[in-house]
Amino acid sequence: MAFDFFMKGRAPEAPKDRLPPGQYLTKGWPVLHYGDVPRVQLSTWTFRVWGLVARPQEWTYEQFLALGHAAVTCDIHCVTRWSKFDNTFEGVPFRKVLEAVQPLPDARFVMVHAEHGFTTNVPLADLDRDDVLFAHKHNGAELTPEHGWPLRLVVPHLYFWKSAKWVRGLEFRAEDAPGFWESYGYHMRGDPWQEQRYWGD
Ligand SMILES: Nc1nc2c(c(=O)[nH]1)N[C@H]1C(S)=C(S)[C@@H](COP(=O)(O)O)O[C@H]1N2
Ligand SMILES: [Mo]
Repeated sequence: MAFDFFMKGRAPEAPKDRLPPGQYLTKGWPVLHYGDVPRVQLSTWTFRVWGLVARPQEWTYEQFLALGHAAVTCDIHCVTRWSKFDNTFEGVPFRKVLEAVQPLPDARFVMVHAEHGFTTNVPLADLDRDDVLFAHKHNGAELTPEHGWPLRLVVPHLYFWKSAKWVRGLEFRAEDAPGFWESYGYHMRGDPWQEQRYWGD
């Protein structure tokens, strides 16, 4: 009886339908990446798109942000098992970039390129969604450099390593190939609900 009352009096910390298997909820926002935080100069920053697209591009930061604006509220799930609920990211919808570059019919995968040579591979179908965006804001404030300023990818429905910080370009491809973490054994797709953490999951 007492236990029952105790349980009912508590807001459920992490409802099962919101927390993927093997994850725990965190309130803070851990910083996680390989290597150093890059010192980015906006004056020389460009965003390049190449490979299987009808219209390859090279944008300045100003031109890139002018492609569009949207806000997406989502939960994020790191493969190291922390999840963070209720993040509002703001920036350029991925689909605005798709409209501008016009992928060719053979394009089925994207290699995302970031500062210091970081890469991550994502199926195009996982990027061609309303909730995928290139963010420069989180919960109303500019991203800090540690979290990816001036621009990071946000792919809410995949493990967070696919959400490359400090993105600088996209390469559209016919074949899949492992990016940085993927070449160390992380999953080629990385769906947290299917626990696609490593090769063979
Ligand atoms: N450029 C770059 N982006 C990256 C990484 C990285 O090593 N380099 N790590 C990824 C991993 S493993 C995670 S969990 C998230 C962490 O983002 P955060 O530091 O904002 O929480 O960034 C992802 N993006
Ligand atoms: Mo991660």
